[in-house]
Amino acid sequence: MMRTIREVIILLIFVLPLCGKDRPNILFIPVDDLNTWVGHLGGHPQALTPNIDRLAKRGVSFTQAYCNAPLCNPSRVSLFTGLLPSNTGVYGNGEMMRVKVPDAVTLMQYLRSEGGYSVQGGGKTFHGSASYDPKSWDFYNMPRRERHAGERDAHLPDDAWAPWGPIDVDESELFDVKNVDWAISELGKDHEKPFFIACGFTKPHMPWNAPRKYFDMHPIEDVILPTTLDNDREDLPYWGEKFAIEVHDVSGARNFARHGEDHEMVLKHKQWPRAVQSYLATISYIDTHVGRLLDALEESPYADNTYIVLWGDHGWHLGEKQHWRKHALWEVTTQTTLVIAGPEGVAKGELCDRPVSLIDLYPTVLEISGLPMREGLDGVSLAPLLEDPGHEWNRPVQMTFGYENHAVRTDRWRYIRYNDGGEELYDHNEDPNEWTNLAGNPEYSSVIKRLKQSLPKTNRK
Ligand SMILES: [Ca+2]
Repeated sequence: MMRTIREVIILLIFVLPLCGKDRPNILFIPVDDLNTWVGHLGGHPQALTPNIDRLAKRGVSFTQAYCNAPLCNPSRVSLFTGLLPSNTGVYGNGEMMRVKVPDAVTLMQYLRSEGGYSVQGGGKTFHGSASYDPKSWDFYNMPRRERHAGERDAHLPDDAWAPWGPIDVDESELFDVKNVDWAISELGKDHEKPFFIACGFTKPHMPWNAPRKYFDMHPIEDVILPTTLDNDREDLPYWGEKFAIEVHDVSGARNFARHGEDHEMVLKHKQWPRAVQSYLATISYIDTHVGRLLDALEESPYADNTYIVLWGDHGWHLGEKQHWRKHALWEVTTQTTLVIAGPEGVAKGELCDRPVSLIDLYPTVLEISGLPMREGLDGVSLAPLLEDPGHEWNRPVQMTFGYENHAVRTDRWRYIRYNDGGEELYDHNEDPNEWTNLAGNPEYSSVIKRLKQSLPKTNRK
């Protein structure tokens, strides 16, 4: 491989002295479908996540972290390739990374080939079978998955949409727990090389079935429902409304898999409090096992030279805009939890309010590992914000759901533009719930004109 002179100089001065064991280890913790319902972020006032909060006390937690796409596969492919969905052409769950971007060099691939890392993954990292991408991993752990039916409310008819409820099962039998057991065993071993371990949680993805004790932590009679506005959807353009009421797999810009009106079903069967309780319980369950992982790292020889990166792959609605699940471009569908802690260059116990994106994780990991920056990545390293969370930052975040549907988020505004020209604009200084779409108001045409410049310039089919 040809290198530029600059790369060779960087290699000689900065990289070679760091080779081998001197590089820090990385513990990556992807959490599926986790919005901001964690204690210290306050996405829900009753979230109980003492362990994710304890991680935040050791590092920097981002109060405005956004996904690249509000769906598992495009979000993860984008994060791991460092390329926005508009550049991968992966928009839905049906498209394969190695078909759409066969030459992509994933973060893990780069750490293996350029950083001398031992790279292992387990549980849910990529979406589905893409987890086994052989170029990305030295080893992949996939525990056996058992189905555990949750207890449904007694009055519910069989056909009611209600994939939630407590389970009575030994926790050690659960997929995520078995996967954490594996990661803990890895942290207990001697490692010749610096390691990157991704321990990916499949919950709180539906179904929201967690052991009963986590439901008991969130008594249903006390559950607070999200704040909503009854006629919130009246000012949405065509695609906003479509995304609110239907479930879309937007592979190749096609739309299918109509699931009906989730919110109507929830109200009809009086399931809203139960659903909120179940999501809170499933998050608390995950948090407990994040805590086991953190304990194991703290007790290991790697406690002082390992960075921890915990992230959710997108947000999740529980009735806001009378919408459920993800699959849309609003604040609640796209905002997620991102916490980074580490031995050096990371502030302790600070919240960072700058808008950042999961696209930034690839370059961030390269920088904290002391590796040369890879060219062609769509994100930028967050290292300046890790050191100083108040550091100046003026980088609009881009999000994409389906072909040519994008959102741009700055510290104040969210601008959404759909492929038919439909638009939404929300002013977060005045309207944190995104209740009032300002896009049709001529007073804001200059704001829209400015935000439009930050839309992705390419739209790969
Ligand atoms: Ca509205």
